[in-house]
Amino acid sequence: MTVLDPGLIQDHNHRLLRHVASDYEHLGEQLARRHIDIDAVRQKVAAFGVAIPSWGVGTGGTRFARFPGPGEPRNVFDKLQDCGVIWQLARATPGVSLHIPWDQCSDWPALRAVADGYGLGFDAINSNTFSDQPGQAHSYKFGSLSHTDAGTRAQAVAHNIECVAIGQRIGSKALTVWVGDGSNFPGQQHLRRAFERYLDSARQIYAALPDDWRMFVEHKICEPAFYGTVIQDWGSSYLAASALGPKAQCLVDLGHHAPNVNIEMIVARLIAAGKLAGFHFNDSKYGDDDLDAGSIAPYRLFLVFNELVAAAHEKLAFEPAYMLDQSHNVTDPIESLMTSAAQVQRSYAQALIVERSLLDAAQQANDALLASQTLKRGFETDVTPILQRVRLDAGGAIDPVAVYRASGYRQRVAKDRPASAGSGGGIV
Ligand code: PSV
Ligand code: MN
Ligand code: MN
Repeated sequence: MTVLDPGLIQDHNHRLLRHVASDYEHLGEQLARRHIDIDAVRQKVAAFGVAIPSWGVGTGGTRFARFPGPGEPRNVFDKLQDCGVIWQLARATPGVSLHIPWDQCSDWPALRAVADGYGLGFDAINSNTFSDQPGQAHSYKFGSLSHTDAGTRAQAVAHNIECVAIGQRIGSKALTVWVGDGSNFPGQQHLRRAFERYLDSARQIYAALPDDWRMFVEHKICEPAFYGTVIQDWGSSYLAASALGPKAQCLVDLGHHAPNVNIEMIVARLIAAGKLAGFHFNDSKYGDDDLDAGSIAPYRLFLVFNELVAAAHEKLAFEPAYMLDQSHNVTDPIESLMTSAAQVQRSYAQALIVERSLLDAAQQANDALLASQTLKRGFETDVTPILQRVRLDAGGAIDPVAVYRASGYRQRVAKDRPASAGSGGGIV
């Protein structure tokens, strides 16, 4: 079942077909000179998918305000429908990642059936122990999995185990755990004991994981704990994932590091250690800005993919999960998510066309300039025709934003979906 009329996509594509064909042919010639087969690259890009976070389809916000957009999703079924539009047009986002309890549902198998209908599956499921829910017995004001109070920790553990149970009903295979636990004053918290308590709680969650599940430990430098966060960096994440066992791995959200941190180095280390869970893609200039992927630092995104492609080239065993994690404050989330998914695909394609043996040889010979030029040639090549062909071949739109705007989808759903001032999980 498609949300939009496929005829509209075909009409738009028809006008651009000739240009895409000649641009693709020209790029194919360029790449052939570098001994790269464009069709092989295209097939790899076509097989790549990045999940949509259910909270991403609602308008985001900041601590200052949220400006609701028209036709925002009212519930998880509306969110799935929006994800269906993104998937239909951009053909890069086959998975949806739910957040509990932001996503409420009384019939999970029914939700799964609806997702199936759109051709969507469910990616990792996210727990929430960073905000209090109505009627909750214990508050998370001073932490959750690492709280000093055993009852609060037990409540947070139980919530995560419930998330796993929900995930099992919809076909998820991983639980992502991000906690806001930490302290705002030096001295507020015993730093070592807080981590020990976190580990003790995380072990109980880990013990409840089904055999074929993974647990993604997501670190973040700060916020809401602005002095010390319990899982503040990949070091703490790695310690936790190692202590837990092989099913626990470290998730890298691009925005969760200090400015200038070399994220691709972290990725390389985690791959080597067999502990890379996957990614939350977004971009930032200052901190956890949650801007659209590649909108500020596309070279950095490319360098992350370069590590992934290099590791795959060297046949290292790893299976990262890819997801966007952004906050859309001034754009239509559907447009941002389609554009960001294409940006992630672009970085992957650019990394795929790096001449690996030339790069290896330059590195081996300590030829810094040639190595840097070789790497950069991948980034500087316009791979747009590959992305356009991938979408076209899969029945998607050559120009997803243009088709989306022409479809009038947002105006149409706005008639049934009243603007709401609540956060609805949009503020992250
Ligand atoms: C908070 O920083 C955050 O944005 C994390 O990145 C999580 O992945 C997300 O919220 C949802 O829990
Ligand atoms: Mn994240
Ligand atoms: Mn974040």
